[in-house]
Formats: sequence, structure tokens, C-alpha cells
Amino acid sequence: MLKTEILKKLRSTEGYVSGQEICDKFGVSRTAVWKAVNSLRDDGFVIDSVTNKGYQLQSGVEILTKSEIESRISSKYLGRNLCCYKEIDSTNEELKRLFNANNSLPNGTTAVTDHQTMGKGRRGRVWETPEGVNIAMSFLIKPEFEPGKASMLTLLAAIAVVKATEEVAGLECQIKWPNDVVINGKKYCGILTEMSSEPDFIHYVIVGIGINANTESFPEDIAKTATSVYLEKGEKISRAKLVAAILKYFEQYYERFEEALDMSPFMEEYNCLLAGYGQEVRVLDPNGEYTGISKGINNQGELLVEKEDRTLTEVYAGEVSVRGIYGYV
Ligand code: BT5
Repeated sequence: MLKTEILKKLRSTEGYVSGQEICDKFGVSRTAVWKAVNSLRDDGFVIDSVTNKGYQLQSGVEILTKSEIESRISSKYLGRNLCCYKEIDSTNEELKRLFNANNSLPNGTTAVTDHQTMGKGRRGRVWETPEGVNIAMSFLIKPEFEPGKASMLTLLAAIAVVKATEEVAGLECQIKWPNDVVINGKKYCGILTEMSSEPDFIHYVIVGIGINANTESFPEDIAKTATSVYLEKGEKISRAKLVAAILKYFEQYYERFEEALDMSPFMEEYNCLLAGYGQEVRVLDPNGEYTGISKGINNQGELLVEKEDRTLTEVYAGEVSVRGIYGYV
């Protein structure tokens, strides 16, 4: 797409790029360039234009648009069919609607929005995505493995978020099994994986990721347990860069998962990132709470917890939450 290409060119050039150079490079008319630049401006980019010099992108703009994300994507198929929205109820719900309208929706189709009006957590909980600061993104994949393995994709997504955050923001994160990524003990990212399947066949899996990127403050009910890159680092980051990095890393990990079909290639890495590993945790099981020592995940992605009587329980993510003994992590 011309807009995306122009954006890449402007970003990679210090100083001005002449209109003629853009025309020659992409084989398009001056009018097409002018229209594409204006459309980028409509998206919110600040682009200077000076007669006889050309165009220059002003740095420091932080925008979550299709062209901004596309110009940074390096994954092979994940995010290549990209749908971006200024505002939507929920990116998970949007992908479901897109799939229901078109069963041949490409594998890896991704939805990203700046603002979710009805963001979902697990089991009917609410996920906050206020305007202009956070990331809400979901991708749809069509795995060929059995439905019982899909819950492990949440764990892969958590590793991808950790890697991407380290790369883009230089921040160290931990994973709170199964679906949170935390920084300094506070929730920075939540993951919601949903699936449509028959007993032995997956129609699709949607992995939804919510990230507190540039959030300056949180509603009172979550202020004590939530954090953002901005609050941890004191700097705002490019959300588009983070989206592209998450897609890149998830695709890489997922390729390896498709070969192994379990967590064995990632267990060591995962357990190193696991909050509370080797420590006492409280398992909030609807059939009765208990405490024990977290022994990390097994190759099915279940959390192993050793109870006081030395028995080892395999905790399945479904109905259970795990807490640190003194608080959220
Ligand atoms: C989650 O649920 O953590 C999954 C969140 C998934 C959100 C993504 S955004 C893209 C996609 N589209 C959707 O509609 N959802 C996905 P859970 O483990 O149930 O945690 C929910 C709890 O986290 C809430 O009850 C709050 O206590 C807390 N919470 C809500 N918003 C938060 C935020 N922005 N930051 C930190 N904590 C939050």
C-alpha cells in the first residue's frame, strides 16, 4: 500500500524526501503522493511539506494506525491481514464477527484498536482499554492440532509479550501463570484466548492481548495492581512497534510449537520468567483453596504445585487463579 511505503520512506530518511523521489521510487503520480500524504495526516501524522524540498515526518508522533503498524511488521503471515479500528467493542469479538461473515478469513488475521468500549477479561470480567494510550490486539489462527492444546497458546503469547517488551521498551517482565504479564509485581498485560471448535477439530483460536503501554493512571479498583510501560519507565513508547514485535515473536514461538505440539521446547524459558517460581502460592480453586510451592509448568502448560503433604497437583488454567501468598503476584 502506497501510504505504508511512503511512511517507511519518510521514517527512514533524515530530513526531507522530495515528492519526485517518491514518485520515481513507487512509480506513481504526484497527485497520488499528495493524496497519500494527506491521508496520513488525516490519520494523525504530522508531516511537513516545503516547496522544493519535499516532505518530512515529524518525530515523536505516537499513533496506532494501519499504515503505522504495517510499516513495522516483519512477521510472515501474522498481522499481514490487518484490521485497525479507532474504537470497537472488543477485538476478540470483531474477529469472531469477521470469521462468521467469511470462513475463509486468512490465517493470522489481526485486529487492533486504540479504544475498546467492551474489552473482555476471562469469565465475564472487564478489561479496560482507554483511548489513546493502550493496545488491544487479537489474532485469529486456524490450528490443525486437537482442541485440548489450544490453551497453551496463551502461554506462548505471554512469552511473546515479554520478549517484545524487552526489545521495544527495554523492560524486564515476568509471567503470572497463565495469562498475565507483570512488571515489578503489577499487571501490565492480560491475555484472553478463545476458541471455536468441534470435539476433535478447531475452527479457529483467537488470542487477544491487552497492554498498558502509555497509561498514566488507572481507575481506582485496579490502580494498586496495574502498571504500564509509561509508569515503569517514565517514557512513552511506540505502540505500533510493540504490536509488530509481539506478532513477530508469537509467530516464531508458534512455529516451534506446531512442531512439538507441547511446551517442552519452552519449559525452561517459561519457568525462568514465571513469577512465584519456587515460592509459596495460593491456588484459588472453586472446589477449595489451597497453598503450595510453585514448581513451574509441565509440558502441557499446567502449573505444578507441591502441597504440604508433598503431593504434586497439576493445576489446569480453566477455573483457577493463582496468587502470591502476600498479594497479587
Ligand atoms: C485478562 O482477564 O487479563 C484478559 C484480558 C484480555 C484483554 C484483551 S484486549 C484485546 C482482546 N479483546 C478483548 O475484549 N479482550 C482481549 P482476567 O485475567 O480475567 O483479568 C481481568 C481483571 O484484570 C479485571 O477484573 C481487573 O481486575 C483487571 N484489569 C482490567 N483492566 C485492566 C488493565 N487495563 N490493566 C490491568 N488490570 C486490568
